[in-house]
Amino acid sequence: MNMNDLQQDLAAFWMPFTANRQFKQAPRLLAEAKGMFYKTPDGREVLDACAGLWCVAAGHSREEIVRAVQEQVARLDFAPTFQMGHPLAFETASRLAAITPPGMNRVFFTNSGSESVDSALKIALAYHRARGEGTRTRLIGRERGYHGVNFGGMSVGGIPGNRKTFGGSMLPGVDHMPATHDLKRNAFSRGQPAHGAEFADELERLVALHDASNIAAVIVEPLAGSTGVLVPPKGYLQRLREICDKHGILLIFDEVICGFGRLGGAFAYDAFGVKPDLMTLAKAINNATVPMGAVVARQEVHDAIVNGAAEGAMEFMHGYTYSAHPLACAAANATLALYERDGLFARAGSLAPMFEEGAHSLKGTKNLVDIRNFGLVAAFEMAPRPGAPGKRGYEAMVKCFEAGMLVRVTGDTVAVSPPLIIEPAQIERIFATLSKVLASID
Ligand code: PXG
Ligand code: PLP
Repeated sequence: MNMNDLQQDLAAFWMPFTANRQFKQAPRLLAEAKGMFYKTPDGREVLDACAGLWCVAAGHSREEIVRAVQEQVARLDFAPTFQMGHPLAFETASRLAAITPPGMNRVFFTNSGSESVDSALKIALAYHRARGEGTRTRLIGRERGYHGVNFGGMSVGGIPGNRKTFGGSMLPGVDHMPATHDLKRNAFSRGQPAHGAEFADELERLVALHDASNIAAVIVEPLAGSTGVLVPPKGYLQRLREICDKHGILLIFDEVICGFGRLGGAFAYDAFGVKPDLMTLAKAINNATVPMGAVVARQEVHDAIVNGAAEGAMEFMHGYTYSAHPLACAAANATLALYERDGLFARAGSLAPMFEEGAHSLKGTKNLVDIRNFGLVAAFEMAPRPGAPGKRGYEAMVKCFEAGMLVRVTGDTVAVSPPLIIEPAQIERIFATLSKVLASID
């Protein structure tokens, strides 16, 4: 293929969440992957320090998962799950119910995190209506929350850019709590910051304003991932739970990033000891092999909706053509078996102290105003270059890629979240590379 052909090829793909013109001037391509590494088309190895997009928890192209998907596509390529079923879907749901928090055992399948969020919000509304509290329609999110790109998730999310462009078309009846980020008091905290549980009291203020009888649910990421790795202050999630309980409000944890070992346990419940009413999953649910997401509900939430409907009636008017797609289920079953066999969630937990040590060894590096970490996630926040916010972050990402390492960047914050199979020497390599790259940025 000559360069003209390549330019033409690049033109047709309108890339998601990408500076398209800038990218197409100097494309960064990934052609193969195995274990901890990507390979570029010219054969260069790139250490995957962010598990793709926080999703390839078991490492790339694992034989067991590849084989399961290959066998499945030959046996049953597709089957509807509307008024029909296929055996793998029930297996995947049961496997998930076995590792989610006690009592959270009813699973609704989707194809992405964004779909999981919109599904969870609809479940929350349906739940209150089924219980005769149909006035509970208001949804509460949080500033700097990311809940995907569909209208529901975007509305409860707190991303200023989205609000600028789409603000006029957001869901009505949504309000937001403030973010928990507090550099003044918490910069360079290791693990959960000490200050900020009182940010949860903002929920009491919103309840006083709107009245509990109008509020359906609160949705938060237990640890906010894509807006820069905001670790929940000690006691914050517990307090949110208490306030929700007091007022009959459902608590939704968006665990699209947190779930499946990232925090050093299966889910946020295992890391922080707080149980939500609904949780949204995607990404590592099947090692990102085939698009898949899920909402896991407390049994009472499911039962209120399902047992509340007339016999023979469809209880919940919702679903996707590809809900519980056979290939996604095959990948999920193989992935969940692999997580269990190799004890990957516990592995993440036992590597976490070393990961924390490595991350905080960068303290003192030029421009760094914060280092944050929990489980196998760490973030490095740089002060923005005066008049050019985001430039330092972008340069760090490009320089890391040139140095053979893939990282994620949000504004001027660099995040690392490697596959849970990472070896200690590779952890050292991540922080050594980052240290050099960050020191080289003006
Ligand atoms: N909720 C949360 C908490 C997420 O992190 C979504 C919902 C949406 O999932 P889908 O599958 O619709 O993308 C996400 C996704 C990043 C990055 O760079 C993060 C996400 C997606 C893409 C990039 O941090 N999170
Ligand atoms: N648009 C049209 C015209 C459809 O027929 C369908 C599903 O049948 C959808 C959208 C929704 O697609 P999906 O179920 O894949 O979300």
